[in-house]
Amino acid sequence: MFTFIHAADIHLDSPLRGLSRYESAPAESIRNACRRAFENLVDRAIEEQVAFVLLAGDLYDGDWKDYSTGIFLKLQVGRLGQHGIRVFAVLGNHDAANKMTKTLEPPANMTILSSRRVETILADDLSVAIHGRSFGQGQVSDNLAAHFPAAKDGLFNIGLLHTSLDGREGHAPYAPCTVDDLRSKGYQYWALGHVHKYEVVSRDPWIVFPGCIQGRHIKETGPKGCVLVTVDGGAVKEVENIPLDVLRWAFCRVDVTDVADVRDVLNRVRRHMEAERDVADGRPIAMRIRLEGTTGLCDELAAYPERLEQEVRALGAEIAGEDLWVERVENAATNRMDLDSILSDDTVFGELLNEILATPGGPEAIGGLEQVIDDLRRKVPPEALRGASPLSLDDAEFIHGLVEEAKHLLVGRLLGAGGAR
Ligand SMILES: [Mn+2]
Repeated sequence: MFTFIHAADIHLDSPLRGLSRYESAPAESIRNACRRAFENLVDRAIEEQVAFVLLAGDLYDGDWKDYSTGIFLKLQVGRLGQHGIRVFAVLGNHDAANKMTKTLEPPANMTILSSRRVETILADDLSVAIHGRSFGQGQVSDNLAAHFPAAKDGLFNIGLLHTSLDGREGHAPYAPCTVDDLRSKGYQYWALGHVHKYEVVSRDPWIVFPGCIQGRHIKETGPKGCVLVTVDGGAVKEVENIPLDVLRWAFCRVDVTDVADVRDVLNRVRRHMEAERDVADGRPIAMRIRLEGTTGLCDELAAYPERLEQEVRALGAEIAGEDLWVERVENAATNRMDLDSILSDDTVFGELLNEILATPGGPEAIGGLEQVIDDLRRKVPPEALRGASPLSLDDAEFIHGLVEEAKHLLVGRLLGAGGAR
C-alpha cells in the first residue's frame, strides 16, 4: 500500500490584478497565499509520508518576475526530497516550455515530463507507471491524450495531463479530449489539471481534477486544495480531498425578498457572513455580497450604494475583524411592483421614469457617451482594465450593463426623493 498527492494549478506568484482598486484589500496576504498553500501541501505530503507528489500543470502563473519564484520552489521541493518524496510534474498552458525565459535546474527529486512526446516513468519499487506530457506552448489545441500509450500490464498506471477535457465552463479548451479517450488507455488513475474546481469526473477509472490549491479571485470560491490517493493491491482504495488554502473566497447571494428595513437587510447579510466564517475554519475570507430578490426597499438600497457598501463592510469588521474583507457589494434586488404602478401613472413623474428606462444601453444611442468613455479610458489606471472583473470599456455588453445600472440608480434616487414616498 502507498499514497500519493495529486495537485494542479498552483499558479505560484500569480500577480494581483485589479486589487489595487480596493484600498482596504489585504493585498499582502493574498499575494502570498499561493506560496503558503504550497507550503501546506509540502507539510501534508511529509506528514502523510506519501510516495510521490504529482503536479498536473500551471505550477507557475507565467514567466517569473525574478528568480525568487524558482528559489521558493527549490526550497519546498527540497523539503520533500529530505523525506525521500519524489515530484512528477507536467507543464500547462500558463507555464508552457516556450513561455519561461528564466529557469533553474529542477531539484534532484523533481522530474518535469517532456513537452515533445509522451514520456513514461517507471517507479519499480511501487509497481507504478506514470505517463505524461507537458505543454510545449501556451495554446495546445491537439488531443494530447490520443498519443498516450496503453497501460503497462501488472503496474498501477497513472496519466498526468493538463486538459480542459471535453470543455469546462470558464476554462479555455486546451488539449481537448473525451472521457472515453482516457478510459480507452486502461489506466487506473488520471491526474488532470487546468480546471480550477475540484471534480471527480469518473471513478472507473478514476479521473480527477483536484482544482487549484488556493483561490485567487472571486471566481475561485470555496475550499481549495489537493487530493490524497491511497493505492492498495494495484487499485485505488481511497481519494480524499484535502483543503490547503490559507484564504478563502466566498460569493454570498443574500435574498432580501420582503425585508422591512435596512437593519433587516443587514441581519440577513450577517447570517451569511457568520455561516461563511464558521466553515472557513479560522482562515481569512474575501467575500462578495450580492443582494437579490424583490423588495419595497429596493430603491432606497439602489439610491445610496456607497452607504450600503460601508454598512456591509462595517458589519464584516464587527463579525470577523480583519479576517473578513468585503471585496464588493452588488445590489441586484428589484422592485417591479412599485415601479410598475408609477410607470403606468399618467403623471410627469411617471413619464420621466419611463423615458429614463426606455433609454437604450448602447453608447452610440446616447449623445456624448462615447466621448465620456474615451475620457475614462485615458484616466483609469491600466490595472483596472485587466484582471478578474476588468473595466471592459470596449465591450458593448459591459457598457450596456453600466448604463442599465446607472438608469436604475437614477430611478431609485428619483423614487426616493419625490414621487413614491
Ligand atoms: Mn491551465
